[in-house]
Amino acid sequence: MENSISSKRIKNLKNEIESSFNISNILIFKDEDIFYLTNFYGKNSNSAFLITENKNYLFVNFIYFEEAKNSQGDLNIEIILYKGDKNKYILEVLKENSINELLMQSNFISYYDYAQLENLLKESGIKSKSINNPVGKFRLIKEKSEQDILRMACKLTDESFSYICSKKYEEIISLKESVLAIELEKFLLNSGGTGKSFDFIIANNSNSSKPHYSAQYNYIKDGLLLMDYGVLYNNYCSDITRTVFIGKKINSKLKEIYKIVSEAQLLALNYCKEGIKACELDKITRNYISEKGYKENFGHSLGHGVGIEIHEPPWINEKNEEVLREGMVITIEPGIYIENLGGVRIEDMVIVRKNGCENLYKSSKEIIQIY
Ligand SMILES: [Mn+2]
Repeated sequence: MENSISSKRIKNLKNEIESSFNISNILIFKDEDIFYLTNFYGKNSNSAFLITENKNYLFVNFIYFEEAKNSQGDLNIEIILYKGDKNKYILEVLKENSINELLMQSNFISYYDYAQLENLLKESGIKSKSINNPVGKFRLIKEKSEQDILRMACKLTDESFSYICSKKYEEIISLKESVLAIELEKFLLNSGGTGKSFDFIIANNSNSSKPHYSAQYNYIKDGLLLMDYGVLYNNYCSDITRTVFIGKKINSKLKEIYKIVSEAQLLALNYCKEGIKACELDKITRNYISEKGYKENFGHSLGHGVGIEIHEPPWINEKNEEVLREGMVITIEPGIYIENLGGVRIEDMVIVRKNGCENLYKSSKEIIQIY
C-alpha cells in the first residue's frame, strides 16, 4: 500500500472525529482497522494505534515489532515496543503530549480490557469516551486499489473452481470432503493466495443442508456437492459458493431447488445497484423463494460485505435499512436447505455500481454435473 493512501485514511478518520466529537485523539484496537490505517497487520497481536493532534503511535510487542517496522515505509508513525502492560506505555505517550481527552474504540476489545485502561486514564485525569466501530464507515466503501485486489482474489477463486470441475468423476469420488478442501487450498496457494479466508465448507449430500458445515473425513459420493470457500490475497478475502452434481443421476427435488436458487440469485444480482436498501434486496430474493414454497428453507441472510474481513458490513438482511452505495463489495448468496436431503447455495461477490453491479466471478451457475 502506498503511504499516501494510509495517510489519507488517517486524515479522514481524524476529520470525522473532530467534526462529530470535537476531539482529535483516538485509540484504535481492532487488528483489521489498524491494518487499514497503518498497513501493519498483526492478527491477534494485542496492538494499539493512537492518533493524536500532531503525531501517531503504534504500540506493538516484541513478536510484532519487526513486522510493524517493515510495514511502514516512510509513514510518519512512531512505533513503540511495549513490554508487559501496554496501557502504561499508552498513558506515558498521552502525558507526554499533554492529552486530556481521548476517544477509545469500544468494539473488539473486551469489557475487562476497556475498563482497565479507562480506570488508569481516570486516575491521571484524562477524560475518555467510547466510540463504536469508528473505522467501519470508511471500510464500507472500497477504494480502487482495494477493488483491484478483491477482483484478483476472485479471479484466483474462479480458477480454483474450474480446476476442481476439470477433475474426472473417478478422482472426485476418491477424495474425502476434507481432502478436496486441501486440494482447493493448495491450488489457491500456488496461484498467489496466502491462505484461506475461512474454513472451507465442502459438503456432500445431506451434509449440505447445514449452511456452516465443515469438511469431514468422508468420501465424496454421488449426489450433491456444495463448496463454499475463498482465498486470502494481499490480506483481502474472497468468498464463493457453487453447488455441483456428482454422478449420472440427479435427484429431481434437488434439481428443482437448484433452479429456484439460481433464479433467486439472478434476481438479486439484477436489483443490486447503488440506491437500493440492503433489506429491500434481501426481501426481493426472499419473497421469490417464499412464493416457490421454500420460505422456511432459506433461514439465513442474503449476504454480507467482504473485504479485509470475510464477514463485515454492510449486512444484507431483512432488517438493515442501509442504502447500498457505489464501491461496496457484498456477497449475494441465497440458499434452500432440506434436512436429510441436502442444500443448494449459490454465492457471488459483487461491487455495487451506480447502475448495477460488477460480478467478480465468471464461474458458471448452470447445473454442473461431474460423471
Ligand atoms: Mn459468504
